[in-house]
Amino acid sequence: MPKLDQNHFAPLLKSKMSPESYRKLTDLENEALFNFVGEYTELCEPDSVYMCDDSNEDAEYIRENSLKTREEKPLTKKGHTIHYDGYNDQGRAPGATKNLVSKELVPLMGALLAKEREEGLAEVREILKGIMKGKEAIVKLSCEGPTRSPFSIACAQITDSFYVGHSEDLLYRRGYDHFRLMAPGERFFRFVHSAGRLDENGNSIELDKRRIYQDLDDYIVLSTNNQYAGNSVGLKKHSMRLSIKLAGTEGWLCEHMFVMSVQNEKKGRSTCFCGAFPSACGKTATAMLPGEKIIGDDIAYFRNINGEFRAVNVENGIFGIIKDVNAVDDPLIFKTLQTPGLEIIFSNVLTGPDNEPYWQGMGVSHPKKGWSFSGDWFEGKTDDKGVPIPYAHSNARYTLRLGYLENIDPAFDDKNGVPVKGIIYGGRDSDTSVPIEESTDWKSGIILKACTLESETTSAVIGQEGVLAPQPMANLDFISYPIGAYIANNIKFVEGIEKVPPIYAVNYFLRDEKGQFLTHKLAKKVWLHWAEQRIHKEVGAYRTPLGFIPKYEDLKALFAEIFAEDFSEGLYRELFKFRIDPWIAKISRAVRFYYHNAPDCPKEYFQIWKSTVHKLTALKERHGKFIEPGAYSE
Ligand code: OXD
Ligand code: MN
Repeated sequence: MPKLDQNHFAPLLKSKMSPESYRKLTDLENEALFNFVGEYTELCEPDSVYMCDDSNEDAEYIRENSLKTREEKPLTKKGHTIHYDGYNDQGRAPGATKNLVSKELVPLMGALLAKEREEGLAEVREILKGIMKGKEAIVKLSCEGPTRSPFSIACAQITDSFYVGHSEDLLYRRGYDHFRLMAPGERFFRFVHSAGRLDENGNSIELDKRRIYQDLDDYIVLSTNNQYAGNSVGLKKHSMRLSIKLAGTEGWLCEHMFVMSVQNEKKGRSTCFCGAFPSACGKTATAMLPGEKIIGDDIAYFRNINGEFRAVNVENGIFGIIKDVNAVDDPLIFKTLQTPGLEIIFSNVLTGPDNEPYWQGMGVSHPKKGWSFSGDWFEGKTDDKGVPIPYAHSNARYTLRLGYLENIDPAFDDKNGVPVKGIIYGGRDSDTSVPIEESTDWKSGIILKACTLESETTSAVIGQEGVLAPQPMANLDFISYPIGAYIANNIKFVEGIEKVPPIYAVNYFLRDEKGQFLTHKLAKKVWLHWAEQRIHKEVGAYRTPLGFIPKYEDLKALFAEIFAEDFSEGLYRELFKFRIDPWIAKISRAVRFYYHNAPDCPKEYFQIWKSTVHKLTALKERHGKFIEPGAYSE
């Protein structure tokens, strides 16, 4: 403390902080943290700075202030609040998001939204000057992954938004005590956020000055003039970009993946899977499958711990899309969202005259007027181009603690994480990939399944929806160093792992020629249980040009056991036939994508893709357009 008292930021911080807040900051004896708070207090000029510790009193202070500042409003049910982001701030903003890297690295970043570091920092620091005038800033410390674990990453957030502070309290583990125990000089991630000038509804006005700049040399993110949590909550997507870079440097992985465990009650087994799916491809629905257990729904860290492939959920809560969440399709989340007394933030849904939230696909009729992300809403409201404005945004969200869920896995908080037995990459296409296919080995899984993953753009990202775009590892928006090196690190990660998990590619969206889905929504449970049985070496498989698929008898038995359903052989054949032309087209799209967007992508990967295309072309001569299950051998 005496040392910090002599720090040149001490007089400024004493003038802006209550003695209690100043004591909480100096008690940590962390000079880097003190300097961080000092530097951005000086630059952003908040009227006052509130330092949070891990107490419930401080959590309550943030929650109450998010109501006082009207960033959130109470809903009818106790603990439930509603927050609105601005009309043009309803998703991640790639146009305003940049990875700040050295001049030499910029040309290697290809599609990765890069900007020269010095230039980017100067630009965003100019915007940050005085941006918090008239507001209080809060300093909140959190920990990603379980605290005091081999996975932990300490994080410090400064923000002038109580909604951001509140969201972080629900989504991450509190980290003040973690900081207290940190070794001197131990690294932590830093996030600065300001919503900037606000209109009468409390929304950021200066969207032209919206910036989300990741300084990847210094592990700090500066985010201005925005509120949507994917842009504002430092620990969510910003931190993911910093972790991906750090992991690449240190030889572990940060992936855009859920962590869940498949329960085999008959055998008394719990088997952990991690899965990456681009938005709207079934990620949360897989992580939340009825009868299975959830560990996390969005971001995982992987480490080799004593030769074992182990994972943690980085987060402690869910920031989930609230569309098509209803009593039939998502009964567990639906029930949780209806429970009074739980602390839940709804965002960008309709608030009805009954002060209850209504969202798209809720399964109940919605009021004909209310308050929405577009302000006062009434049936028939249109935008300035005459296009009807929906009552709730299709990227509306709920924010809650994972601990509220009945299906949380007890291993959720294990300091050494959970042992991962299978990896899943999930895409969305109507006519290409079979419902589940196991890769022949890790490297081919990464290059042929993970790198070729693609999906249509959705409302989670501002811009045109429905465009087919490549999505390497469902992580394109977050990869923060050249893509070729990132792929190589994924391949390398399993060196030294004793039992390398198999990689599965899944696709829940095959359709028939009338456009109808070939299977019902819960069929994914069967695909996962098949993978579980494969991992435990209880079922065989047919070889395909790209891996292994289930045999009919094994799926028939699973459909009967899980759903008491008769799964017909005809449907099996339709689902699992290998579609040669679409696969050739898919790999060719990937080749084009990497050629144009990943300047450092090694030649070896192109050779693998090209030789696969040759192999498939030759197979077409022999088999015609499709290869029937069981008809292929190497
Ligand atoms: C998310 C996203 O919100 O990926 O998880 O956009
Ligand atoms: Mn995500």
